[in-house]
Amino acid sequence: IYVTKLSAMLARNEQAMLPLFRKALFVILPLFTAACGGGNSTSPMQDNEPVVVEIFEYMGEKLTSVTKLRDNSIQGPQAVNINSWRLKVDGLVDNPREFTYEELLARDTIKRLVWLHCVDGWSAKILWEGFSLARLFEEVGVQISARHAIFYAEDGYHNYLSVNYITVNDIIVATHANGKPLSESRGFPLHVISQSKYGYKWCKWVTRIELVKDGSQAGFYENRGYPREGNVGEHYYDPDENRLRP
Ligand SMILES: Nc1nc2c(c(=O)[nH]1)N[C@H]1C(S)=C(S)[C@@H](COP(=O)(O)O)O[C@H]1N2
Ligand SMILES: [Mo]
Repeated sequence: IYVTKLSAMLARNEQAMLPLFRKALFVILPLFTAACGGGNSTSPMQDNEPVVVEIFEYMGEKLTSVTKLRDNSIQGPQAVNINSWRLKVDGLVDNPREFTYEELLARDTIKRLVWLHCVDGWSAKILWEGFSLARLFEEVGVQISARHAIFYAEDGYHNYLSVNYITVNDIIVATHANGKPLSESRGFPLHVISQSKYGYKWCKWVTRIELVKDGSQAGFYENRGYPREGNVGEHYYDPDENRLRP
């Protein structure tokens, strides 16, 4: 609108005023773009969207601040270029697909308050928000023979979950935590919410979900001796041996 107004004014004004307006345009336009968040499509300042702030309480429950979690991921926080990023869903599916971030944001959302327990001994209670993975599986037509889903991430991390666990628990893939889009250290753009399983089963920075017959060879930590199911409560952390024990 501002650009149209300015050019209309430019057109109406006589030649003498032109250099002045050109200068003004030069100054105003960058300021205006900066105020809009520099053209960043995920900026909360764009399109009259409200400023997004983290929430610290939900239905009477105190939440853990997402900024207070220490990032202990294998390669540190990943800076994903969201314009070229895609979620690829392939393997034993009738319709392999690639989703853009926008397409995933447009899906029906589910909010869920879930504890994240890391085997290192810390826990966090966070309000996650995202889309149903089971519904996405229906859409791509996951085949009967697909027993596992392998999640691959930007940082080379991977792990698997059973399709049965995902559908029975209606597992969600989060795009938001405590009311805010995920940050780079929280796994932007996607963090799998593997409720009742240890943190190492919660893949962050997901780029691909592959449906396979048997994915039990996958798993960064699983292949380093951590339990394949990773169910909270079935194991405890032994600090002397630095591993989970039954
Ligand atoms: N891609 C990727 N996902 C990952 C990890 C990782 O290193 N890379 N670490 C896992 C571990 S061990 C934990 S405890 C959780 C931590 O999630 P948070 O950073 O949101 O607390 O992420 C899991 N998902
Ligand atoms: Mo962890």
